[in-house]
Amino acid sequence: MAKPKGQYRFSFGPWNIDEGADPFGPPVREPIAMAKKFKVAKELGYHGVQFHDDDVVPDIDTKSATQIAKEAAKIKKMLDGEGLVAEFVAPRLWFAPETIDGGYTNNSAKLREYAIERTKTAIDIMNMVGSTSLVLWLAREGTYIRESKVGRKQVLQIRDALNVFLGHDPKVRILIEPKPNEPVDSAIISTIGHAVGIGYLTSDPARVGCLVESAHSILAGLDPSDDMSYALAHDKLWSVHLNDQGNMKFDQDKSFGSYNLRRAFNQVRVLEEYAYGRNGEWVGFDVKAMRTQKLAVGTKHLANSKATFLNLLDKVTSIDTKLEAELIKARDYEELDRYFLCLLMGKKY
Ligand code: 3MF
Ligand code: MG
Repeated sequence: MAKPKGQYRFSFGPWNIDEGADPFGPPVREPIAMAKKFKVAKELGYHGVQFHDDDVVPDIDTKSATQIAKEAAKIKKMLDGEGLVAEFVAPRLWFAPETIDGGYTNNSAKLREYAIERTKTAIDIMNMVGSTSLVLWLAREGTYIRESKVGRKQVLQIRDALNVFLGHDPKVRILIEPKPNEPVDSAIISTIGHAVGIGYLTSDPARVGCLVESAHSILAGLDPSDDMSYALAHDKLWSVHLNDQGNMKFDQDKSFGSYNLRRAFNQVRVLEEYAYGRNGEWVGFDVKAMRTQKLAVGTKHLANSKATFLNLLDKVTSIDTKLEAELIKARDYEELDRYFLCLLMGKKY
């Protein structure tokens, strides 16, 4: 087994330890306090935590700048106490009544302003918890019925908003996390190609990158490892949300590798080929415990996802690269297929 080239640091978000509610039923597990979630992260060998702005400051819209700073400082202290760092902060722009019909692309100028101001606050919180990464999952930037908006205008409105954020903080790096649908019928920045592309429209493309979530690629009918490869070729893959997804259903956020191990293997393979992490990129998970899981075992999805990543990394670093090259040269892809299946199944080739 070769030594990995990548430098892997792992993170998850507080929403990844949840109470198990779904659109058809109420919570089934007791809530867990933030401090306890940080302890879980530490115990499971994670290095960082991903945040929404209102994970750091609950009921953020009702609080003053002083109160926000006080609560953010408290979270920073808790993180320091555990030896954890904040990977990123993301504005939760899909909850407030102001964003029912979108944030930066809302048809009302006043409501667009709300989304922009809220995001500036998220950037301030990002600084307070010691991060320079702002993640934007553009949840409601799209349409429920296409005629309600003009697509080209939406793209330019998002560009204009990105420019405001780049100007608000000269150090902020923006990571766009695309998803094709849910909650909207059709998102305007739906794939990683769109995310990379819009970065080039901004005033400072060097500070706009992206985040590939496995499930979001699959929901777009694409392979996550190909999406990662595309972003890596642009040096724009600044984070990932690894998870799994049973094809084009609702967004499942299953444990990494749970549905399709070979698909997960190929994600690790492309990250390792790039020596991912050498520029400080994180391996984030965005996984959900099954609703059936009892409270005491409600964090196994986090332990399992990380373990699967490391097991697959072992597989990647033990690829017989000489044999692989020979089979590729001979164009014997049936044999190459058998070799990789044997490798994944732990069978002698
Ligand atoms: C939705 C997501 C989001 C984002 C999060 C951080 C709630 O499908 O994946 O999780 O990852 O908002 O940007
Ligand atoms: Mg995500």
